[in-house]
Amino acid sequence: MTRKKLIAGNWKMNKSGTEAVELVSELVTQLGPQTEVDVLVCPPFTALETVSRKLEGTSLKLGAQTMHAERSGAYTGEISAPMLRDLYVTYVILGHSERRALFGETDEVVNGKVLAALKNELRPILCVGETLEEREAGETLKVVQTQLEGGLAGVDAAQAASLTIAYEPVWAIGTGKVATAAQAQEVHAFIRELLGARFEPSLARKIRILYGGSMKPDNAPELLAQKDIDGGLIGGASLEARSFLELVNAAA
Ligand code: 3PY
Repeated sequence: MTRKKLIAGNWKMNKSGTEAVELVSELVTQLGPQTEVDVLVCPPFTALETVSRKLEGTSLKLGAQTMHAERSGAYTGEISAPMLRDLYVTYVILGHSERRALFGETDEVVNGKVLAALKNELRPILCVGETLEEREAGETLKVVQTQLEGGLAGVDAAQAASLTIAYEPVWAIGTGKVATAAQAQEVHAFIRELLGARFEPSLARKIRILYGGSMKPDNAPELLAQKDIDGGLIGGASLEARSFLELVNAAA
């Protein structure tokens, strides 16, 4: 089955409102009405509203980088799923390794967010991936399985079509190191197998699995040519129109 590729920009804590609008304006102009590849930008919270206005009526999609599992309440500094919906956000990145490592997000916390996102009709992008230590200890598949199953606890088959998974080896994030196409494909195929067992193989074949971790225009064509790699979750290369557009072209 052919899955439409998704190129998603994770801007992390970068870009003021003005810079964000400049970047998306350039993307909108260059991409025009193309529908061959799904293109998603995930700016910081502070730029979501202005970017949302800029994307109105375009084919680009808007995502957030995290959210809280509760709808509202005494959670200073947090943002909820209904607040994201209010800004026409449709995707949300959950369980990124930076959230896990720097903000203490466990599989249980990530799972609460995945369930809340789905309940509010947001599409979660669930991130999984091993550290270098875990890879060297031969634990890659075990770690990925634990994070995937933990993150998806309680998700039912009817919700599976709204899921996207991102495999992001932690050792390839912000390091310039990238998994070889064969290393990435091995883990992507394993994730699809797990999704097949968790839901059913026909559903697993519909779920997009993105590769993340230093994906750049020079390594993207080989990664994107792999059978189970359905796009990219892009860090640094999404902060500049030229490199991001090159990645979209590589996926087309
Ligand atoms: C990276 O490529 O640096 C990422 O973390 C993408 O999410």
